[in-house]
Amino acid sequence: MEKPVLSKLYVRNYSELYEYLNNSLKKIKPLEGEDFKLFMKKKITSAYQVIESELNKLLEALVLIQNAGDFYRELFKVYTGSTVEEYIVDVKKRIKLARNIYKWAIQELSSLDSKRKRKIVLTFRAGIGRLLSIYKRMDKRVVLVKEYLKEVSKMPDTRGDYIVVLAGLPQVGKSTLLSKLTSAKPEIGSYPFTTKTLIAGHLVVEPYGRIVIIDSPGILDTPIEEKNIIEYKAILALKHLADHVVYLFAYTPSFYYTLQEQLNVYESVKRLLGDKPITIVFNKVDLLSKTELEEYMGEIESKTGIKPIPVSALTGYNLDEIRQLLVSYLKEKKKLQ
Ligand SMILES: Nc1nc2c(ncn2[C@@H]2O[C@H](COP(=O)(O)OP(=O)(O)OP(=O)(O)O)[C@@H](O)[C@H]2O)c(=O)[nH]1
Ligand SMILES: [Mg+2]
Repeated sequence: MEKPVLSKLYVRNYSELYEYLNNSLKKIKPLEGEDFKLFMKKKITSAYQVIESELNKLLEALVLIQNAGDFYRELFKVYTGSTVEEYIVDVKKRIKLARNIYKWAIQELSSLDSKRKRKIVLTFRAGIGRLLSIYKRMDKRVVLVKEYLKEVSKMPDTRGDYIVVLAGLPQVGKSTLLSKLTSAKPEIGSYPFTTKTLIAGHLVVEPYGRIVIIDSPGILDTPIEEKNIIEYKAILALKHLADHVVYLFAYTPSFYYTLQEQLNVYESVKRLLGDKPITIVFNKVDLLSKTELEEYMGEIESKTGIKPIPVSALTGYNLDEIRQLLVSYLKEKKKLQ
């Protein structure tokens, strides 16, 4: 998945378009002795061109989103509540409608006597009003597209040869781990949802290529219909970007979340992944006694069937093991290609 060019796109909402249109129309001055009707036709033509070009820009952006891959398409749905296809159909309809209104306005103006200035002005205003209302009626939708594009512009470049997503509940140490495995500098904090979007770091392994490690927001043990947009980014990264997931557990009796909650989220992550490999890491072992560690690791292993790798992202304990494991997966992938 490539970070699409759509991160550079800009679309105007209704009030921005209104202001832009007003400024463009102000610049159109009548020529010496120009027929008033002709002048107003020129103005309405210009207004139509501005609105049509704005609608086309929006359409182009939507088509880019449509072709940007499953991650961006599904993220669009999370932000707007509709598919990008539904938006495309709607904008195409509005482009057609704008053309018809413009044609109507020109015909009306043509049929008027040049001397009936007031009538000409009223017809011009009716035309502009109808053209603008096409845009105004979809303003809520455009605002959502703008929010989506803003979010996309913050997304990291995740192109690489092997994509690893760090997942788990909030506060298990995902960002700390990323900061230790790569040169990325994610925000690390002692409150849940410190990470609100995807953050990428890289491990370059010559001559095999680039491992991209994506730090994701925490996922809670809640039903899918209660997920917020922040959690969705993690879910979509797991679903559409990951070649491999490193699932982190962390636990002390005073931790925010129980082991059972972490096991429940693990199960839902596994379902999202299908056949993709998953590595379980038990983090923050520096906080535990040997007996505690054995007890918790034993419970995880018995419930998941996978032996966790004990680490401390904070002290760096056992991080080499994770690094080497990821490198071996990259090598394996390259061998198979
Ligand atoms: N003792 C100890 N603390 C750790 C370790 N790893 C992370 N922490 C601390 O745990 C807290 C959360 O760490 P983060 O790396 O921000 O956790 P996260 O999983 O990214 O959290 P969210 O972004 O909220 O999902 C921070 O205060 C870290 O310093 C560890 O191995 N040992
Ligand atoms: Mg984080």
